Amino acid sequence: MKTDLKPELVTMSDEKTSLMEPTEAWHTFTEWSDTGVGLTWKITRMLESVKTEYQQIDLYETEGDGKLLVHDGAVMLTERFESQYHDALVHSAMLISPNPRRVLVIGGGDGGTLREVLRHPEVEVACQVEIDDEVVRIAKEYLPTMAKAYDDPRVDLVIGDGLAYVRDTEPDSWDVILVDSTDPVGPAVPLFEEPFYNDIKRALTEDGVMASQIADPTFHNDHLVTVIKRLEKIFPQARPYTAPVQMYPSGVWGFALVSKGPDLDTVDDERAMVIERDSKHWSRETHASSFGMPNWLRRKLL
Ligand code: AG3
Repeated sequence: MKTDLKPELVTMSDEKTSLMEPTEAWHTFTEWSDTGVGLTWKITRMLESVKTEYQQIDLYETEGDGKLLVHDGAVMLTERFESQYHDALVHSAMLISPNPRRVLVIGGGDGGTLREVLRHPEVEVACQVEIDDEVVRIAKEYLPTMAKAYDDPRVDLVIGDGLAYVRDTEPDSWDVILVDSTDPVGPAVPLFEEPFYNDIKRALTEDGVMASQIADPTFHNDHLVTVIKRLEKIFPQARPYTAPVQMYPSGVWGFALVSKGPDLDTVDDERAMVIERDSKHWSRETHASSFGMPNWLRRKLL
């Protein structure tokens, strides 16, 4: 999770060692993991490159995966695979909650998380708190399949600091909180720490449920384990789950699910059937299998 990575645009056409035979010049973007493994896209066009008060944001057109959004060198999403991540972050928490009327999304200004939240008919208010208004602007301009969520009258968009928002929100006021943050580096670090989780606990209703992206469970499994142990101390129930997410370097992503009341083992089957019908990825089967941990990771979590 390096912050100093810059988008790499490397001209490959003279690359004699490449196994591929390029017919024309192309460029690539690679996200490198700390272990030196990278995931690379062929880029056909750069659409945006802006340095905001919070981060460097780059948006590319890729050869095969649609648009690719990158913050500080870390892939946020590709159009082709974003729903693997958004389905995983949203639906399990929403279906464990007995009545998710008021939902708070921290981060995720692209609108992908919000789009999936709004598919649940119980939702009356979906508040989206994004610190960087440029993320919202870029999504509205280039990523309509996600940003269309902003047209829904149930949405309340707040441009501001998620930490402060959760700290200052009324106690007992949110049924579900979803944390769609960037990696735990720089300003996002406090979103993985105890004071924030205590504020989340206070902000959730008695039946409240939270899901958060936490880390990739292979390269950054220590972080995942630390966060889960932290959450276990604060919430009556807390557990990790994973989902295949092909747009991130490890190909699999880790999430945390916590509950103040409802049993994390139970999703509302009738509501789940409805969501499953129109989901690209989420199903009761993916939900059930998402809690399975490889044995080495299970041991570390004990
Ligand atoms: N949220 C960021 C997940 C972390 C990705 N990390 C990485 N590629 N190193 C994604 C925002 C989508 N709404």
